[in-house]
Amino acid sequence: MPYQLLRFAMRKKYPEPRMFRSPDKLRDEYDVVIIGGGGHGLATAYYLAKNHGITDVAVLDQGYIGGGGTGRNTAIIRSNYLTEQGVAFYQRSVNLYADLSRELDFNLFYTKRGHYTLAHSDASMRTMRWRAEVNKHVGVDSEVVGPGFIKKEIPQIDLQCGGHQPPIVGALYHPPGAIARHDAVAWTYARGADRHGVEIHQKTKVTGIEVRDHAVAGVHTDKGFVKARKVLSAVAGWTTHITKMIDLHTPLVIHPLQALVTEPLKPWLDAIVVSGSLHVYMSQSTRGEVVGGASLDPYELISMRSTLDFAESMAGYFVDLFPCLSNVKIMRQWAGLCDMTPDFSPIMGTTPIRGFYIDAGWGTYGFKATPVCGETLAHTIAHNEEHKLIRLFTLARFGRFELVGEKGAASVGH
Ligand code: PYC
Repeated sequence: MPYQLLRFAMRKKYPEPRMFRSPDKLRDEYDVVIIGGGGHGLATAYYLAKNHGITDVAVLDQGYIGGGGTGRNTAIIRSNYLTEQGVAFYQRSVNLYADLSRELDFNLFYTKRGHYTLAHSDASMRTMRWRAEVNKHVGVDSEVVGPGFIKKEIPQIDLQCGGHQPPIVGALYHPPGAIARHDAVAWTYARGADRHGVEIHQKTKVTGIEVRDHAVAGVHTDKGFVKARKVLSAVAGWTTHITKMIDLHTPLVIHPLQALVTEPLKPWLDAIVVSGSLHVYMSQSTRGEVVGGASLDPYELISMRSTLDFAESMAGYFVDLFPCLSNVKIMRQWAGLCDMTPDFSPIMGTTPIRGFYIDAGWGTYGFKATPVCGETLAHTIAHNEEHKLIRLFTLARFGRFELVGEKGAASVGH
């Protein structure tokens, strides 16, 4: 590291704030405590302040902001889901994302690319047609296209998949599909919340939750007890650690999901391309890297290790689809945690414990939902009643067997 930079970083008198303040101490009490400084927690803090005037809020993170799922996903934004509720919910997120750089005065590198979900069989074409019809019904731009259209728009693609898979017979084409810089999403919501007076406490671990008479009374942390009558858990893959503290049962199971990037290349791939049969989803970032991932690791585990097995199989899928990548180097790989629900829809809103709210079950859909999560959870916390876009996503739905099946809209193999 250059000496100048090191000297700058170590200087105690460096004038904060930069993106957001780092308060020295937790106060004894807040109106709302948010556990988890990822995109969802920070967006909720921002909209609590902006839309509801609730600024006495602390966001606590055991590590650093955006260090969990927010910084580990492949940054795809889309709303081409399978159920009416899912489509409407994710479309609100797409709309909020499209204007977020302007609203928060920070370049999120949001770029609309068009999203192709490839089909390799008649059965998967049927699902694509179904999704296209539901999307159109809700006013979302999606259509089924044939191999000729795909080849014209993505000339480098091998429609025969190197002969290792059935050929591509069509796709669900979703023009609003986009990508954005994921770290920037966390930073900008942090800055936005901070400017409204929200406190962000990194390296602050929640060790217990105080519940009295079925209502939240506060949280225990490694820096002491904090009183709060409203607490949101927005910790994705760590949710079961938090819910265990209050004996709250959810159907969540946690699986690792790996991803990688190649060395940077000149721009050549405009679209976002997904193939469930080939187990691959990929896009080219604004930095030129090809970003991609495959299936969930097939075992329940809370671990963020990446494996050689993944890099090898992923490289094979990349080359089957795009032979032009055969000499391109993989630069980095990593893993994140996916909190999976049985119906692939999230768990959001109130819980049997008064004042305890949950934001979980994101599985592989968390990043794209960041703005709408913030907006709807802020409403829910402010009014102690679910926002209309998330009414069907409550924890209580599992007890009533009212599932919202979104597995058919997954890009990730399971
Ligand atoms: O749902 O678009 C998606 C996705 C891509 C990678 C993980 N999830």
